[in-house]
Amino acid sequence: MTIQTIATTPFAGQRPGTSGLRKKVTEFQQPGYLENFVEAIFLTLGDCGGRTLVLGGDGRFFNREAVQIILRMAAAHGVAKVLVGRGGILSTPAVSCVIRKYSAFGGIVLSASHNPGGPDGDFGIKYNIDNGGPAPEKITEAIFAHTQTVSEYRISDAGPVDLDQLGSVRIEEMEVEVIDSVADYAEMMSRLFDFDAIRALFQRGFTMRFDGMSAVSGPYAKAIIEGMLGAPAGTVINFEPLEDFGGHHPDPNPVNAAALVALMNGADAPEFGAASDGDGDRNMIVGRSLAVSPSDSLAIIAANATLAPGYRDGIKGIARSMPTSQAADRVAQALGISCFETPTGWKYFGNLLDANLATLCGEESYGTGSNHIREKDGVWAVLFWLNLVAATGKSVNQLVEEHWARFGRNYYSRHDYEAVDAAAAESMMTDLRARLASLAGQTFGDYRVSQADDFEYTDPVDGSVSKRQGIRIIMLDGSRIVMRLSGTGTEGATVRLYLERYEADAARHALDTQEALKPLIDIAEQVSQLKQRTGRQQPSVVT
Ligand code: VG1
Ligand code: CO
Repeated sequence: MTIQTIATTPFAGQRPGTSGLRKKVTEFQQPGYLENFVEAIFLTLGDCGGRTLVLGGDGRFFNREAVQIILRMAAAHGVAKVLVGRGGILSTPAVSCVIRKYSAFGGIVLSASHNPGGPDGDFGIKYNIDNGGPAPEKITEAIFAHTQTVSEYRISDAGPVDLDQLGSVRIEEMEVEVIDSVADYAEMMSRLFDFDAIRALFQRGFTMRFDGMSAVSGPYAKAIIEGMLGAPAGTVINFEPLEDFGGHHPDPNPVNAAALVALMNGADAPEFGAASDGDGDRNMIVGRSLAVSPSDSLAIIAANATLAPGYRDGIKGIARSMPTSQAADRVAQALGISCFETPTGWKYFGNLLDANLATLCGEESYGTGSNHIREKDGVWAVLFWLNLVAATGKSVNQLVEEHWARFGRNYYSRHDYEAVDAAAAESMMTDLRARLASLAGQTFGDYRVSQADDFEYTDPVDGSVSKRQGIRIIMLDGSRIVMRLSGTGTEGATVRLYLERYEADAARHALDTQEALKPLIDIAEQVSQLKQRTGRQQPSVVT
């Protein structure tokens, strides 16, 4: 075994987006592409002597090859130890859990999350810091800077590690410990939730369907929900992580988890439906004929948090990404705690959680989580809802409807225009941005604009400023139109249009969401000419 120094030249475009570097698998397969990025991570980290890293991914195509390359590079950079999930598998929340539990220096997550996988699909890589969360912008920008100047990388020429065998082996001076992918995570969940009450629920014949979407949450859900909580076999479906996710798009929303939603709408629907995404950090909760809006889910979890043992003492604060609906703000107000509004992406929650300013966090994109780790967490959210059902004896639908009756309903929808022409999308945003100042005070039908701006965030803990995080058009009654470009796509640009309208009157809580938002959808089109600019008559995905 020797350590080699290989000459390389930079690749353009290795700037991490909302959640790490995501590109087509074919791009990652170019010689040196992954190596350059990993070298840039190590150059950013500096001296790794004596340090432990965590490594794992969602099992998508190229996961195993990437794990072997990263292990050999870690050994060449003097890392003392790497904890790697068996088979190279660790969900994103499990990486976060393991980093924290073993006080690791950080971790590398291999995932493109909800993006499709397989040889023609996407791959991704992300660095997480010692708090278990995504590296903040300061670090991702330093990594990017190194990718632009990297001229060589160091790698051991050792042979591959057997990733399927638990236990320790060595590469050069470095120890590689292959760990059980599920055990640490499952143990943590058993401390946060009332497993006895949930077990009793299943013993009484409670019916549930969890769709693992052939992605990474399957092994976790199967071990916990069927194994530890005693749900009957067959409760968790599509639980085996496949390299191409069975050809599906592992994104838990009513469009991509259509089979689950159809089941929940049918005559033989189980009482509770749930799904998670490619890397196990997203969740969708479904009642009978009701897919819970992720923004509502955050608010409902917050309002009922003390029913779960891990949150018995109450919550300190709530944080939501800017485009997420303001349902959680109303709960925070009722509880007398703060609600923080951050840019899109989980990395912005880290400081708030570390400083104990927020306990619960959520995003409209089917992401919910808490201070138990520093990533959003799909299985955690499902267990939280099961805990709520077990503790209250109420159905998902009852919990949602009672919440609306108490706090009012925030009608909410996101329209995605995927893979549109990047230049057209950019110029649409630029033009809209230029007109923001003149929008305030204007009237559109029943709506009057009270504020129009490009969201800017100042982190209350370290004072760092993030600009241009999405265009907001806020109406006098709190209704909102938000527009931003996605930072996770790998083709052209994806425009996300977010729409929100508040309705206090319980008699009007059963409207069709798109109908309820129609006036705002029309105003969004009027001010942006989104359809004409992108040449698309319809959004690609409506959630
Ligand atoms: C999307 C979501 C965002 C989420 C991010 C990563 O980003 O909108 O809320 O944090 O994906 O989630 P964007 O920039 O495409 O809108 V995951 O589960 O893909 O790690
Ligand atoms: Co994800």
